[in-house]
Amino acid sequence: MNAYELAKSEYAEYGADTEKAIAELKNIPVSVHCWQGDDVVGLDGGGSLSGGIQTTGNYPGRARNFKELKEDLKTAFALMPGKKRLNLHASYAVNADTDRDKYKPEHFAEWVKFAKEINLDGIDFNPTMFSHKNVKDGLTLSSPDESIRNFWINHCIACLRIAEYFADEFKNTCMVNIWIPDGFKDVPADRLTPRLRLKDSLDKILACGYDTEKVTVAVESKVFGIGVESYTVGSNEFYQNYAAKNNICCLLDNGHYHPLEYVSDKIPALLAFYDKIALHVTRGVRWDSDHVVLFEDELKEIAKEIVRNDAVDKVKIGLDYFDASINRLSAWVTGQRAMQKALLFALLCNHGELKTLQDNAEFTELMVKQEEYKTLPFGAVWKEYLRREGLRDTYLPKIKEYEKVILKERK
Ligand code: RNT
Ligand code: ZN
Repeated sequence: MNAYELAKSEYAEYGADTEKAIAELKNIPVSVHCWQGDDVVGLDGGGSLSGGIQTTGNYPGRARNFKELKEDLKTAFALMPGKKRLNLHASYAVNADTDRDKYKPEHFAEWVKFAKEINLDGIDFNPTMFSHKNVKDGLTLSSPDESIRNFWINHCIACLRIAEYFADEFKNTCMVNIWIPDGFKDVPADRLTPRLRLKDSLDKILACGYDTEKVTVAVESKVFGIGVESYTVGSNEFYQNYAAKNNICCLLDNGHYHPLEYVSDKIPALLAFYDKIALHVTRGVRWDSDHVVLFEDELKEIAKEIVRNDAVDKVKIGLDYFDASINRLSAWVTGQRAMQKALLFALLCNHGELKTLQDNAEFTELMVKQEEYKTLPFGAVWKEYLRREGLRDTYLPKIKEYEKVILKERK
């Protein structure tokens, strides 16, 4: 018997079906963020990154243009198992001859072509409200300046139109995530008015009459950012209430809460009220540091909450991290594979049995069983999954080769 067959029978003893897990994993889409490839610089001339987010490191080979970014993405995607989507920021418009408030589907037609070429499931989208001259005093949709607010409202509406185009092209729903950098470094004099202005701006965006069948709008909260340590306009309470009242979606970025607050616990809380949730899966080290996602405990818990609550269709998984200190393609692949591993790990579990133990207050048995799961031969199933996807666990030599031939040339 090979390692996989042994693993299969061992999992079967627990009532977990490895074949079913592999089949299900294949169909869970993960939306991979384009911005890991170029340190969030974008293609529309924004230049340096602003908005309280930062990449650190200077690993050689950053993609400097559309062609290079596509090349890198294609190479990285080829090493990722499972169903993949591309998560684009508006600042990745191609040959944009106009400002962000007037972006059109045509500025993203090349991306659609590319995503189809490499057989992606679809494209998700994000208005880019940072790295731009119209971020005035650190504010966008909550600015006291009406012309600034209008510029960003129009940008978001333009993004919704582009998202409808993506939905049409791929025949599935496009997730549009609204994140703004707005906030204050020090103690504000008024915490309410900026939020009322943000509320009004969001109302105006949603009133544009977008097709809710094609586009899901999400709002992403954040507790603080660099330079906005004291107050963020788009806080968790603000957006959760806004989303609930306006029938849109919350996006939870697991780097955006106090380090002792867990998104894995927030998912089931929201599932009690929402039929859809979006995620930005990241890894914060002591703060919202956006390190590469790894196969770690909180990621496993997040995946468990998705799987054991039958929420695979409800929780839209997107990745969000940016590390400029290591090979960027490897960063992409490691993070995407970590997400897949966590999902597989969660799928390889008899959740019904564990839930029954909990309901029967058999907490000793529950603890022991959960510990046993941790040392089942997960690796053998993971390797088998990769094999069926035409991949291997070891992918670094391919990336190293690419680095030697392609990335080294980028000075
Ligand atoms: C910032 C947010 C936001 C960005 C991307 C680039 O803290 O997490 O989602 O990382 O939109
Ligand atoms: Zn995020």
